Amino acid sequence: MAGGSMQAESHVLVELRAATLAQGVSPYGLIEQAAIAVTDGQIVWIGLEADLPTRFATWPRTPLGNRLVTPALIDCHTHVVHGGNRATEFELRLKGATYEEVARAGGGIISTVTATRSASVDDLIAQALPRIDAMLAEGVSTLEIKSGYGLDRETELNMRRAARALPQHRPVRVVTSFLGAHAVPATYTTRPEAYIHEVCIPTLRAAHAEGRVDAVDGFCETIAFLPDQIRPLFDVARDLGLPVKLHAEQLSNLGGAQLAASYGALSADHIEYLDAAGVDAMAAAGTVAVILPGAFYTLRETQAPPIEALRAAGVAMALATDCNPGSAPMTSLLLAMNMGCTLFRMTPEEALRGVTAHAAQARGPHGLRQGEPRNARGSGRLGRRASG
Ligand code: DI6
Ligand code: FE
Repeated sequence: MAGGSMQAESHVLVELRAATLAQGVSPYGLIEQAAIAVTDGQIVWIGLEADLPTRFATWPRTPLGNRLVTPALIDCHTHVVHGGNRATEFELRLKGATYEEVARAGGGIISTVTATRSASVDDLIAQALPRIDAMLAEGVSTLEIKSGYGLDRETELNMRRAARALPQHRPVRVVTSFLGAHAVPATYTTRPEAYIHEVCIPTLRAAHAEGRVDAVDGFCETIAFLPDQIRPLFDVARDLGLPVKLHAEQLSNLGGAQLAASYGALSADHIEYLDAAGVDAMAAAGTVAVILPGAFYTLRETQAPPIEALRAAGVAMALATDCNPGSAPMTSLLLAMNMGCTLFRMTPEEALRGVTAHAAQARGPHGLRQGEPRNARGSGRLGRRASG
């Protein structure tokens, strides 16, 4: 796919099974004995090999030995840019401390904030690259990356700068979410509203002025921000024309998903404690349910997200790693798919749709490079590793 020639590189992939994920066809939108015509990395035709139009007859053919070809994978919820690790906290939790207890004792997110503040943009890039390499090796083409371990203007902006620089180092597309409302920093412990107005909102405006902010995110939880504290931030997002998403109902039910849905959120994420009203609100708003089994597993959570109710209400479900140093120290999107099936009884088809079409929906419209045409399913260019 490399090469600077002006001539488009064209070929036809043959001897393959294509999981197109087209709705309502066969499971997975599967086409057996398929062919895919590709020019300059773009799919221009896909269908039965027997139906290949004659205009492709002279194109060189690449046989794939009957491998399954899927859209490239999208990890639509990650915190892959951060400083340090939380191995100590892992041991504390094994001895019985809960995630909330660790957080309230100044560990948790706040300890990663300390490590991230002391890292330069280059350090943050260097620490993220091995994580990105693991993701690329599994067929991930696009990542959503959140800020949120700075909680001050300079570090929040540095996290975004590091995230946005990653495509210069690796063949990956990146969208960035502003997660300034991730935790209350020590200097504002008793004044979360003041943090939102004095630091978080001005930093969002600065980030927006510096370049594209793809979405605004928050952590709605008693150890972070309550719905009424998130609302002014979402109002500013709306004024700036930015979509929102929310870490909601992860540890308790505060009605975060309903709040997010009332702003037409791209997604509500985690949602183990989501209730029926939350499901209905998400269905009505077209908000994607981003299921994060890695955090459920690591925190030894026992309440599963209401998969059946989401399915019955027609809420699109995505799956992601939540790659972060605390609640989900994992880079494997394939493992997240497996966990979605094993822990939550999602179907394999839901899992594949959850890391492709529905992940694209949760990621929002900015997953494509500038000037790149959007296709109906948002999966864009063919991944470097086409076979699944
Ligand atoms: N929920 C999560 O699972 C991540 N952030 C959040 O709001 C975890 C962040 C961390 O523990 O560092
Ligand atoms: Fe998260």
